[in-house]
Amino acid sequence: LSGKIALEEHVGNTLFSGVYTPPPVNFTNEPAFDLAIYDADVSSRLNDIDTRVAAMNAANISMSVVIFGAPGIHGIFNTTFATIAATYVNDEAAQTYNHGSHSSRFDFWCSNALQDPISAAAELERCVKHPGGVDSFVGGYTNNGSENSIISLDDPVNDVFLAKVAELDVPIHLHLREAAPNQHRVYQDYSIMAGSPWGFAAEIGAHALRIMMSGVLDTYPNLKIILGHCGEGLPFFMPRIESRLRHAIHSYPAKQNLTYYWNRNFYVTTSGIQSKAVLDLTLASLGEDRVMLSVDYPFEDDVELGTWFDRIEMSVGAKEKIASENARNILKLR
Ligand code: GRE
Ligand code: ZN
Repeated sequence: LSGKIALEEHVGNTLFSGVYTPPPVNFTNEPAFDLAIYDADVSSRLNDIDTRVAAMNAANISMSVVIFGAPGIHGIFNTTFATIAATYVNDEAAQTYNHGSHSSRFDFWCSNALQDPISAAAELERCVKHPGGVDSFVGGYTNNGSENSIISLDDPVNDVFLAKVAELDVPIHLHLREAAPNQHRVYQDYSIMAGSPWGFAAEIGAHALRIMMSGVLDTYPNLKIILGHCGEGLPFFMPRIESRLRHAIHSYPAKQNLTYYWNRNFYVTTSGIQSKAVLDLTLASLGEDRVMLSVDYPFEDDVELGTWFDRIEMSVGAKEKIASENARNILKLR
């Protein structure tokens, strides 16, 4: 399938080359799965545009929408630095990915320093005016002064930012990151599980639920929130959540039941998932207009995921929507 678009694709930047912090444990001695080799490979591919474009070509991905690795700007403790850094990395992304010979192949997500929501709103408005600047990239929570001091996106201080997102009508990519260190107790002795195998999804899934419960989606009904990894487990969990919340509908501010917001405000990418069963469940949960192909390069492999997607059996119409049409519409790509 040609002309595919991938939109959860990660890059580095010159400000913090160490954005990708390798997990601390090595779980196997098999060379092919050696974590040190994997981490070195990921780090080198983050900034290498030619290798990236070659992988996209091999997988028939015509466009990647790129963003820094987690946690990005929202992991910076100092508010002044975070605000300056967001502007810097947004300009650098525009310069790197929207100029030169490969510019037609890339758009980029705007980074937002929610350490100061008022200036983040202004920076979002500025950033989306860049030709390739689409949408807003935030985590479920932002650090505020230290590693364990965190502010969730649904906190009322972020209202001014969400109002701007709603006004500009740009989607938010709610991207995972590791939970704050003081919330790692459950992963003791198994710290690898705090990251991409499980903890990332548990963390961002909980933040997605906070947003549904908080009432911000009553205030800003047109918010479009994008989750990676086929919705970080929520297609599976929404029926259970809905069933249990029947007995507790007045225990949170939102006016509607959570499935209402899930089906109205949320979109997902297929990043890092190569399971037809999970994709089918995701499509059953959200419908074919709300699912968008992504890889999660360089953590995942363009050719592996692209080939898997090309080969699955599905109606041509649905496949085209997932491969590119939905992204073009939802992200308003050029
Ligand atoms: C991601 O951004 O989705 C990601 C990481 C680190 C490891 C795996 C992964 O940031 O999927
Ligand atoms: Zn990602």
